[in-house]
Amino acid sequence: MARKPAVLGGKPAFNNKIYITRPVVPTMNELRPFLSDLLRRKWLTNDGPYIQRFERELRAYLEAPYCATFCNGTLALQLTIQGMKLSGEVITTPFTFPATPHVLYWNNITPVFCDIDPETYNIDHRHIESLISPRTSGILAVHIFGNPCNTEELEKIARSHGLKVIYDAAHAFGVRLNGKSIASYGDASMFSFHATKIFNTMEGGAVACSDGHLYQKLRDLRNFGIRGEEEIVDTGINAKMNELQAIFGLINLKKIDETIKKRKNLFTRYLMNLRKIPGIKFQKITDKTSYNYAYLVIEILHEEFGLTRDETFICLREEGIIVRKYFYPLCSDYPCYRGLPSAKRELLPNANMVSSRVLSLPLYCEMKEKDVDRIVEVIFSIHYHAGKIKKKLHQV
Ligand code: T4K
Repeated sequence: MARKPAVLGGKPAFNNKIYITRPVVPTMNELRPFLSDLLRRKWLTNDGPYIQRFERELRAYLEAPYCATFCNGTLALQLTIQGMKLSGEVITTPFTFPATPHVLYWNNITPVFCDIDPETYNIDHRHIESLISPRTSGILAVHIFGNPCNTEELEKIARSHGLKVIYDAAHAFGVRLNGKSIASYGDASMFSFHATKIFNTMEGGAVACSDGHLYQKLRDLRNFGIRGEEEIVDTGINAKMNELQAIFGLINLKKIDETIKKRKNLFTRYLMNLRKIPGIKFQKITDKTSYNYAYLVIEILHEEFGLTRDETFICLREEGIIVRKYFYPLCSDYPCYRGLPSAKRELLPNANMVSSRVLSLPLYCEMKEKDVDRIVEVIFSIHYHAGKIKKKLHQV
């Protein structure tokens, strides 16, 4: 007999809300020596010693010849596109966070939306060639939820049409593909270090690339184009990471292996138990991937589960489980993009289907195994009582 769900009058599973994520933060003991040094020296930003050290350590971790930090991932990506001089149209995915198409908009580029693979949720390379026009200058692909894109096919298409490939790797820090860091693929990769990411500097981001000219351009663009007191070489902006962010990064980078290990344990436990419930589908992680377990995403299959994603969402929120619909709505449905020819729903059937079914479940280091077990139990109880819940939710 399954427990009574909160939506039917049962006791909510969590008195204190359980969030989708909580950041890894340094302890006071870890911070203290850094902070006292920072406050004593009073060098707070503008390429200070901690930024320089953090960039060195990032380069080593990401196995990237060059790595530039930024105040957030969005500006990192926006300036990368500017630095590469992309223009006209760029092919991208509609199943992503708003930052992805918005950075194109801010570069006066039209996003061209391409449908996704219904299993991996990544841009489907099989549709790309049909979207290439004389105005196309690049492909902006997202390793969605940290799951690597089909880099081989994407880069083959790009090479044969003279296009750049930029990866929005906001979710993919710590991922490896074919035994190499995910940062080794494409012309550049952007990582977000936002508080909600598996590795954070509160806000922050970085771009990894192998082109020294692009790296220099990014350094110029993030600091007003200033090379020297009397030398302004470019129309840059202020997109610099500060010393405190770098300190967070230096401390958290030491914990990344442990972070991924803890997440893997919770992720595996979720999967093992959720598999027993009908109507739950999982993202297919690309072969030859060493995954970072950034997100635990499920698809709710209405017929078998008994409830829609939106009904399930309501039930889980009633239980104090703050699930999220990452990523709904699709970017192609935003008022600013829905008039584009590539945004038509009939052209994006898989993206529309996946976006209407997905739910991200809580996953973070501090979570206990018993929290995972409780969430799975709640999902089972919602499935078990689906008929009654449907009636309750739709009664007038
Ligand atoms: N590309 C992609 C594919 C992205 O997903 C993102 C960002 C970007 C580019 C841009 O990178 P950044 O410029 O952000 O570096 C969050 C994040 O704000 C956003 O960074 C992230 N993607 C996106 C997937 O998630 P929201 O609106 O869902 O965040 P919010 O404020 O609702 O937070 C979610 C939960 O996290 C909270 O319920 C509790 C927890 N939380 C959040 C914050 C901010 C904390 O525990 N502490 C915190 O400080 O967008």
